[in-house]
Amino acid sequence: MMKSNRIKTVLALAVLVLTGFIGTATAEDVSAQPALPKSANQPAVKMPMRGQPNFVVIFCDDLGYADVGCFGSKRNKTPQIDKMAAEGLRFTDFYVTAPVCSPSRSSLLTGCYPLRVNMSRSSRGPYVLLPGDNKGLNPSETTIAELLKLQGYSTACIGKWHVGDQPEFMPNSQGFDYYYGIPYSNDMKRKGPRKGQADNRGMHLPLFRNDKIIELSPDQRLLTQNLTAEAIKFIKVNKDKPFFVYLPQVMPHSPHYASAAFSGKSEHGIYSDVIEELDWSVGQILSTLRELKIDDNTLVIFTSDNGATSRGENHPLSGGKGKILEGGMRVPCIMRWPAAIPAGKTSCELITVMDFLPTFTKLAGGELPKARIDGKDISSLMFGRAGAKTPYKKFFYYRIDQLRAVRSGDWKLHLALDPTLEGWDGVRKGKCDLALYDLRTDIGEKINLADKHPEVVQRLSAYAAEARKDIGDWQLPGRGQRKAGRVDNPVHPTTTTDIKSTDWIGNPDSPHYDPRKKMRPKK
Ligand SMILES: [Ca+2]
Repeated sequence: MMKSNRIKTVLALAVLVLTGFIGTATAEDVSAQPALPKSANQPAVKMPMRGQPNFVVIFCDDLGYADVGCFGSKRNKTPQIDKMAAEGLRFTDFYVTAPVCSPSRSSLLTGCYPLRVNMSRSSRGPYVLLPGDNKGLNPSETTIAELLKLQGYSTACIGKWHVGDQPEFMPNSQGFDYYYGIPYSNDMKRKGPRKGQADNRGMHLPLFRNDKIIELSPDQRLLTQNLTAEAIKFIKVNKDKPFFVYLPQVMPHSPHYASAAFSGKSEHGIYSDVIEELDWSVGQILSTLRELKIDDNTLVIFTSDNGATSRGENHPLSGGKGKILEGGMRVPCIMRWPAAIPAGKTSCELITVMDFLPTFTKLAGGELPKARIDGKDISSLMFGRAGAKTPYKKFFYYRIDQLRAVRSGDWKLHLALDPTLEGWDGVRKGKCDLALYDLRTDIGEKINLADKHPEVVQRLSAYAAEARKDIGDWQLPGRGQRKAGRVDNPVHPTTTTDIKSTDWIGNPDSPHYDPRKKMRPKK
């Protein structure tokens, strides 16, 4: 962008931040955009204002802390993501709110801990939402997309949704003008019909455009390319008005697929191929923004919904996907916004995926939802203001609906747990002992300092007690907890047949199925 334009953008931003968004409405007519689905008690949609930034959130699936070069990967070549970091800000202490998909995504969309909005488990067990689940993100929650729409933004969700596949829970019903993608994980499919059942009971992976299925069992080798193309198309069509593109990439969630241009091309197998194609995708999106000359005024965030499985890299963190150790919930985060974010910096302040909603809303000139949220405005950290600190006095690590750990400053306390608590597979896990780690000197959580710092244990335990009362814990609904959305007769998206609880749990093709563990769905 020309220097004069850049100065104008910075000035416009300053006006937004300092004056509470006194701006000049453009001639843009947004009345042609679809009405908000929950119009009954919604305020009117405002005209877009000059200076409102665009937002692009690239949310990878199961990408680990050290899966990209600028966070330490020695295997994967990620020149585009590394360049993005060199031009932007790297957050080393960025957290998602759960070590698996659905709850983490609920937090991005609502700015809340998953248990506050009751999205920490499936209705059929201690898992992420399953195909045909009767549960989903409650339409009464105010999503980040709905808040931005009120400020005149065009909104798109392009990729994997996974917070409810019933029509009332899907993206078009939750504030997104446009949706293209799959409603849940790419492994949630069956190879064919179940024995003795008609073909139409087969669980094919459906690909949606808005509320219509446009393909069954799409060629997953093309998913990264197609999602990228869809995002670029949306950006081009909406380049003259503020937009929000939520791009939850399907990869590198298993099964891993890359297109012919990347498959077999890296030096380290398919997982690296997949990461390198995601890197290509980031480069495509950033170069599109540059070509359209909207680069300067677009905040692009690159991050992940949880840590990597054993296929990826989380070092120097311990643990990975599904775990409460840092490797499960601390993920790489890069923010790039040339007009506002200083280039080439690193921040070690604690921020979370819940912060996107309040921060974007503020930058767009909007107001927060009436219902309580847990995320914080982190714009001063993003802008690199001198002395800016984390807004979190304490951060809570939940696994399913169990409060498992608390972080405050550099201290992380793993709570002593009831031995009857369940794991992901429904099996009792035995006793967990209390442990205290100093993450600044012991990022791998190896040296238990609980005996040496009883006062820290006491302080963090008190925070846990507050969270238990407010947000909740296992079998203990918190005072500030809200209900998830429910439907009485859920249907599988690819059939009109009711799904019974055993259809998925007892499905031998399910990645969760293990005949040695007698899994039983939990109400
Ligand atoms: Ca995930």
